[in-house]
Amino acid sequence: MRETCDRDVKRYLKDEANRKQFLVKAKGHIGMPPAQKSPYMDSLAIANPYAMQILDAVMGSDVFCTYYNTNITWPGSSVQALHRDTRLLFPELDVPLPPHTVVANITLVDFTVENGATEVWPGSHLIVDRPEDTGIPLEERASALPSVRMVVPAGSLVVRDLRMWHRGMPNQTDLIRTMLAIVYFRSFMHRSEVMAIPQKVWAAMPEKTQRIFRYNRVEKAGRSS
Ligand SMILES: O=C(O)CCC(=O)C(=O)O
Repeated sequence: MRETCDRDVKRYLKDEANRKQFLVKAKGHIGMPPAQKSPYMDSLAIANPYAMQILDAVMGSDVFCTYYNTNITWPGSSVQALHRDTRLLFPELDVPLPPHTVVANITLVDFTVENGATEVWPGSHLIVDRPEDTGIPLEERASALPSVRMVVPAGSLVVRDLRMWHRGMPNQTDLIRTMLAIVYFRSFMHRSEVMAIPQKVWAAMPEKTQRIFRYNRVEKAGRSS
């Protein structure tokens, strides 16, 4: 999988727009969607038996995945801005909620401090963002809290609540640092059935109504989009 991924990302970066987005704007931190075929579509990754036990315990047995990406740290990358990968479901509450979205990271190479092992703030998924915290960079809030680097061997599984504070780190080696990022959601967060709305009806809707209906299909004469 690593060999394929290295080959794929080199091809991905031949595209000028991808180079601009990931090497320049994102400072060497690349999110390349994996091709939906072998070797990425491997059940040992997607339905990993160790990950599944944790997910069953924290989110129930019927999780689903609609987001599968790679996190690639290119040689020469710099520090990523510290961030959460999701917003809080109820930011107005001053108590943390149980997990609703979790990522399984599977490392395809040994992760070391030198090649940019991700930095994470354990426990930070339970930190509530109070109104007085908004506007303060996470770097500043995190500076007094302990972090760890994800220094793990190739083939490791790291299961992380998406609310956890973390950042990609500089890769000071000549080798591409790669991991899979497979995101799981609690079952009730998704309904697969969508409506097919005729284009003419859609076009006549006010913007607010279109926004509410945005995940439905709009059917052009004879086909859908
Ligand atoms: O590649 C990494 O180490 C972390 C990447 C990451 O957190 C992200 O892009 O959201």
